Amino acid sequence: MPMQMGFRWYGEGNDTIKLSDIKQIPGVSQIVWALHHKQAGEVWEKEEIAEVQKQLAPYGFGMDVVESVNVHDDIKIGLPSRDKYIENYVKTMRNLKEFGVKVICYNFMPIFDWTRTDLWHPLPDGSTALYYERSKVQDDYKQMADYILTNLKGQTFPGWEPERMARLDELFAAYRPVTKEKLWENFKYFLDALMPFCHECDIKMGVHPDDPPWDIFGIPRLIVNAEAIDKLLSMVDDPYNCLSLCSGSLNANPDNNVADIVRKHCDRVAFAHIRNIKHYPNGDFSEASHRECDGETGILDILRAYHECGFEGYIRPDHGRNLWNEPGRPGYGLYDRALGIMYMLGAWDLMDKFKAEKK
Ligand code: DNO
Repeated sequence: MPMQMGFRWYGEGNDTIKLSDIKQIPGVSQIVWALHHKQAGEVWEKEEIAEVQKQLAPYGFGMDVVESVNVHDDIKIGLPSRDKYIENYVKTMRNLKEFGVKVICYNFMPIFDWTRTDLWHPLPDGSTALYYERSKVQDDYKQMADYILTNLKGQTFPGWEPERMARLDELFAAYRPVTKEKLWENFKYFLDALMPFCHECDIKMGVHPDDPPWDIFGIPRLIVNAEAIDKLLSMVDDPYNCLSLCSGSLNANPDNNVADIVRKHCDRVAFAHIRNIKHYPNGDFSEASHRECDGETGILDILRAYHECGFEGYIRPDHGRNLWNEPGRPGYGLYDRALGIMYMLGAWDLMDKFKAEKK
């Protein structure tokens, strides 16, 4: 099967972008979706999944990739209640299987998902982008959460659920005893429990790297570099224990060479996120267009590595800039992600053509 291009969509009534808009982007065959009203730990019911299937069907989009089925904090913390939440996870997985889902993208980040200090950072060209200012992420996690929630202007954003943000002190206290080693153990416990069901359902678990790839607010983060990825894949050495390899999350640390990781573990990349990062000397970073020269992530090297490895998984443009005053979620506008797709497909088609000519 050739690589399949996806586009993340937040769902009917929850996204300013329409499926009919996405249909006009060449080359998109998959909608990367989720049930965004579900809290971590809840079972996704078949009727709810069927509703999404009904919405996608007229456009011929596949629904093979879910981003994300979020992992309940009790699983990450390792509380006795984790078994109940793992059972629910399995029920969700079995329901997803009925609709042909092949990959579950998820993360194992404690408390917060991705973290940025500016959601609408102005770029010199007049667009805005997600931005991270190191000095702003120190101790005041509440200020950070307030900033994000205010600036999302009421839009849902996984990992930043207002219900969880309201319990931040409680969550930080619960995570306090969880050392990095303990978090790894809890991660292994979760994956070991899921693997037999992944085989049964033929669904790959693709973990998303931590974003940014370093500890924040004194809480450990695991999937931060090539060594951690090696550890994860060998710790549960199963073809269903996979990666949602996000180039931008990892390359927020410029020492991370994502093309090398692709070459080493291509068969374990179930889902690829392509995002470009521009670094500043003081450690701040900004997200950039997908064009290689607009950042330092090495987008073309990464695409070349996937191509050379014969990548047959799912891929999507990750965060784009917000262009032309479009409404909607930061990082998840229509226009720059569509441009990103055309850039990626342009590079891919050219590599296909060269390869065919060489034969
Ligand atoms: C950022 C996304 C992540 C990702 C989750 C996966 O925009 O790539 O939030 O969806 O970490 O669970």
